[in-house]
Amino acid sequence: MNLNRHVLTLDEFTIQQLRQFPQATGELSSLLRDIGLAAKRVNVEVNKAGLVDILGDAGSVNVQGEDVKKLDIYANNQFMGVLQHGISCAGIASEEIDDFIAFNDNVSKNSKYVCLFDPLDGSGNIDVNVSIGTIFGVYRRVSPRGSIAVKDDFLQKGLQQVAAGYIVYGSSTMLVYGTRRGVNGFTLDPSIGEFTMSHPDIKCPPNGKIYSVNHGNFFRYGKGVQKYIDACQRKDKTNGGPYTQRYIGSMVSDVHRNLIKGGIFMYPGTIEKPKGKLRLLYECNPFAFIVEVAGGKATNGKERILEIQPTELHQRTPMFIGSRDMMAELEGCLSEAEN
Ligand code: AHM
Ligand code: MG
Repeated sequence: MNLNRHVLTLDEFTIQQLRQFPQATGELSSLLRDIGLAAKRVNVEVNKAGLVDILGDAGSVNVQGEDVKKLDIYANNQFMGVLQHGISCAGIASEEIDDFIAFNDNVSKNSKYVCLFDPLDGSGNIDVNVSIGTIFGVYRRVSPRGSIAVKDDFLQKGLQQVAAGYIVYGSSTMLVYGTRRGVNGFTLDPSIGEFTMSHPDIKCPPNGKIYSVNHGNFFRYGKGVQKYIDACQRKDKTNGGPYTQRYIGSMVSDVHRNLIKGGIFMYPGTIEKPKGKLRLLYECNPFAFIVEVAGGKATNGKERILEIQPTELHQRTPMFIGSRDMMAELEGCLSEAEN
């Protein structure tokens, strides 16, 4: 039998990384393995979402006894469950839950990390079979080990993340995660049920031709954002264009595509909602971490996303993220409009 395997699974990769740091405890690898397991379970249910209309009415229940339509709650419970039963996580905060949850057993109280996540981002797209995703950020707790996690463990600047990642449930399912050492992507191989290294050492191209924004809100954006969108539309061969507008309405897919191909994603504030829609802790910080490690940039239009001191678990922020040179041009438009 030919056992000449070159492709690492997610677990093999995290263990390989661990072996380079003999002093490491393996808790982060264990946490990432837990997240990979929850992702596989969610993937199975997301893949069946289209069968709801065939197999039963909207109120039908799945094997876990849950309402099939409430996939975001199912996803939340899967991620929370694996982290609670693992050995690395002292508590979680989730876009689906009002307050943080500190796990109150001895193993959890002695654990090193807390995890914040959006269990199923873009879940409004499930009904129409569009890609959706999970987003997560991992922080070293600031409260002492041995005690129960506290709110300050969760209200840390994004800069403090030790790892962040996302899962895209798309035409194939991918898990991408980054630490300060780099960003790597793993595609789920359904034949063996394992995430398998497919995108090693992802770098965000410094420039691109894709801009992603909800054009329907154009007249509600500030002058600087309008100026930049206008500049994107006017690009031609002489100045790096023409540009393409791509907006799925599923941030995980939009930012994933731009990370790989080069591009910019924007969710600005509007007249009615100056802070925009996206959540700093569950959506913006993890992506800002990943994209910056990969060489890109992320700001709220004024300051670096990763340097914002959070004051509330569910706080929102405008978000601009993507390729370095495109972000520089955007920042130019924003500051010109202010002066
Ligand atoms: P959700 O967390 O309720 O799913 O909303 C977040 C999603 C993002 O994935 C996406 O970029 C955005 O909402 C789209 O919003 P809009 O339809 O306002 O453009
Ligand atoms: Mg969301």
